[in-house]
Amino acid sequence: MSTKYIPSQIEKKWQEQWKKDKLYKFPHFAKASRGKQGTKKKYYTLVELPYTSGDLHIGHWFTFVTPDAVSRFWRMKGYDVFFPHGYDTIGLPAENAAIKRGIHPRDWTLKNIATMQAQFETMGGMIDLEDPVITCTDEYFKWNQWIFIKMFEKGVAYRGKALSNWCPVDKTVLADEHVEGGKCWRCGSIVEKKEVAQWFLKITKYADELIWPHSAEASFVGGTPEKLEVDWPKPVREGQNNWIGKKEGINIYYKIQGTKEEITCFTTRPDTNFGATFIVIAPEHEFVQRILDEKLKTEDTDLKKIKEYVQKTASKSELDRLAEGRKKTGVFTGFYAINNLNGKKMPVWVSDFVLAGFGTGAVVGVPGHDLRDFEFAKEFGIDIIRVVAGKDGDTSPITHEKQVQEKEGKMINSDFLNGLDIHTATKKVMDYLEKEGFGKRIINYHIRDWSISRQRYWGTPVPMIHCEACGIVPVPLKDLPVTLPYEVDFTPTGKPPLATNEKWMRVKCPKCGKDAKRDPETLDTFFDSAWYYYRYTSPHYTNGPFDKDQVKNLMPVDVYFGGAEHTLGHTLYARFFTKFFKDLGLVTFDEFAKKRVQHGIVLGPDGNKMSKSKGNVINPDDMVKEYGADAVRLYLAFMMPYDGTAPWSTEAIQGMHRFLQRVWGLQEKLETRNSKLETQDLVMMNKTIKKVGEDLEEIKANTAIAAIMEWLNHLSKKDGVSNIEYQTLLILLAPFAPHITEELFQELRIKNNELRKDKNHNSHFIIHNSIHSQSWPKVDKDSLKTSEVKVPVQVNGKLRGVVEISVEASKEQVVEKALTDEKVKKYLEEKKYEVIYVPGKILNFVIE
Ligand code: ANZ
Ligand code: ZN
Repeated sequence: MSTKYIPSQIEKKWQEQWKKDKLYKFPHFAKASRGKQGTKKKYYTLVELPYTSGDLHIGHWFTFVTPDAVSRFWRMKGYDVFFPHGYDTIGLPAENAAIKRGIHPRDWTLKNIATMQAQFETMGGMIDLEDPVITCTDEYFKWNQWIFIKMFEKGVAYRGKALSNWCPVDKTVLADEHVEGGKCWRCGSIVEKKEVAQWFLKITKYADELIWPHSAEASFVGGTPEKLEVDWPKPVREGQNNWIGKKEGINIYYKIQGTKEEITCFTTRPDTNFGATFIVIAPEHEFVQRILDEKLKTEDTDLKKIKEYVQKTASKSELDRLAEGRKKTGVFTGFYAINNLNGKKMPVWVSDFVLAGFGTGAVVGVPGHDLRDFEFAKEFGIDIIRVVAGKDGDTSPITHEKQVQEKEGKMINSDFLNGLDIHTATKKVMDYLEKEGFGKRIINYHIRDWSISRQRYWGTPVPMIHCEACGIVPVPLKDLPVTLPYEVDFTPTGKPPLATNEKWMRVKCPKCGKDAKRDPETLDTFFDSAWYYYRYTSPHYTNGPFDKDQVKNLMPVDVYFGGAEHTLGHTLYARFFTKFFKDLGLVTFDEFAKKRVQHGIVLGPDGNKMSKSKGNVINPDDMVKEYGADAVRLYLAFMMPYDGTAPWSTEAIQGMHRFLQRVWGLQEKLETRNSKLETQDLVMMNKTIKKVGEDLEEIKANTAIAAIMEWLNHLSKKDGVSNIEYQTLLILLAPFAPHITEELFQELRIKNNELRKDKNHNSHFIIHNSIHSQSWPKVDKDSLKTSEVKVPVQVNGKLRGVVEISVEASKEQVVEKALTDEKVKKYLEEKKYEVIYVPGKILNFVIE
């Protein structure tokens, strides 16, 4: 044994050995049928595939080390762990490199992948780096296109129009990222909004299915993966549900006095309609347009003011416009609408808090019972009528506070609705409005169809052909993939780059055989990432996007690690693709991932976000060189909870390195003969096994490591460390620090004569004898019981009982146990008391 811990002497050595021995290769190509007796259980770990930006940064390390530890843990628990790898390759930087430096996006991307692969190797992870799925290969393009055509056939992909960013000089659509401060990134001209034809995916078809049920409450509190149904973080479920924004209500038609016009308002609260005192329409509403076109006008219409208001709104974001509590602005149109229920005249206003894209772009204002309407009415001196009484029968005028608090109640001031609760009233008034032809029930959604095509080069070509005679015709499946031509002109001309390769564009119509044109657009990168984890299960499958049987064996994903920024984009798209695949009969489940875990961010040492311009970037390669991969891994897993955000600390990683040196040094204390363990040693060991196991089940690597450290402190104080303690410590540490633990474990085996030093490692040998193939140690519950103590329970200083409880028990646990004792309970009944607990010694209830 070398006496000093030098990471560089062992890390590369073991990485090569593991690779040679295929230690972590998942046996999935063997198509083992799972779940049957005698076969192992699977565990699919998925980490969001990294974008091929060029280098691994410390954030990549952070996001991968905990999943790696968790995967190793389940492997040691007897699972076949599937932990595949891939690269997300389509994006702006690749195309920018092409434009700026003349490097082809594909060359740029492949070069980056080579660098990143080599960097990933130094992590010593069990992730399978050997054959990553790369989304810019012809193979991947082919199945992207296949899926797109299937979507087209089912009406899920369609050509439509959407209001888009439009550069009037370059004559092209711009992605949001291409608009800088309202201007075009290429030419600097002011970007306009224009209706442009493009490809869409009808995610709205699945809106209802994508809504998370309320019952999907976090169900996971540890336990084995099989027990878990679905467990996604509440902010993700709620965020997605709000984004889908399903609203059941009614469209009510209001006649405009003195005209033949009608304005339709969408409301979810028609029960309150006797309290309606005004109408508000969005600045983009067609009624406003007709006023601006001078087709509609009254004496009170102030054309100039309206025009100004409409112009001002154009630059405001949706979120700004909707913000509650913001000072309300607006302008009166000069027109009045008539309330169908009571003939009341209601002024029609224009205001930006009403959005053009939701409902009908027009709202009936009920200031008594809607906060924004209330703020608006206050601002412009409009009547506020109360039509729902408070819980306690309160009918006094509405205030801002009541507005917020009162959600239920009985109808007042509402004619035939009086006395009904709001829900009954809602149904009754809807029936009435529909019967009289004043309205129609409707369900509205906030979510819009997904604009999927980009007028860029670097992506999967849209597999469609435009024929003058036949219209849009899909490329026949046998002709897939439509590959990207290498030669295109990237110089911005306004045309999509693909359109500049005329040879590529020219094609025969598959239907009529006449000359036709290819589609020059490419698919958004989020199309690729919506289904890559299916491809992972069978990366070179040629009969479809993935092998159904493999998906059946391996999916759903057991845990999906990724960023919180993907709540409304990527993870929603991935769920949508899963629903679509289910319709195609390709999968049988509803959700692709049982559990979603979101990671936090490692900040620079100065507490700021790492960025080259701030000079606070920590380069993982440097850290590995200086401290070794194990210390970097351990530090990142330990520095904060997985979803935390904290700055990098050089001192702390040095501390980690010292910790590993102490583990290394423990060899010297190893006893040659196995002596019996003292009770407290047994307790410490089993307590640590229990804690590390439970924490890893719940993906709390940081507290698991803290427990190992505590145990090491205990062991370091002893004169001799037994074989079983030493070996167990190494096994518990192995998921976090795979190299040092392997080295020390093999040394231990040499010492114990299990392995002769001169014997060559052959692969069969190492696969079974690697520390990473050992079983996770079992907790000896009996030894933990011996840590139970008898604690006297007093009430006001008098002994009333005794509880037997673990020394580790918290105050709450001891109190809970004491209260199960009838004798103790008798003295406390209906009394207020304070609790004093001296851990392991005495519990005293002091009655106040
Ligand atoms: C009358 C009413 C009375 C409303 C009442 C609410 C409470 P929520 O509230 O989230 O369920 N609305 C409709 N179209 C809108 C648009 N284009 N822009 C902004 N707001 C709009 O969403 C439904 C409510 O949002 C609708 O019901 C409407 O206000 C408003 F006591 O109508 B309500
Ligand atoms: Zn044709």
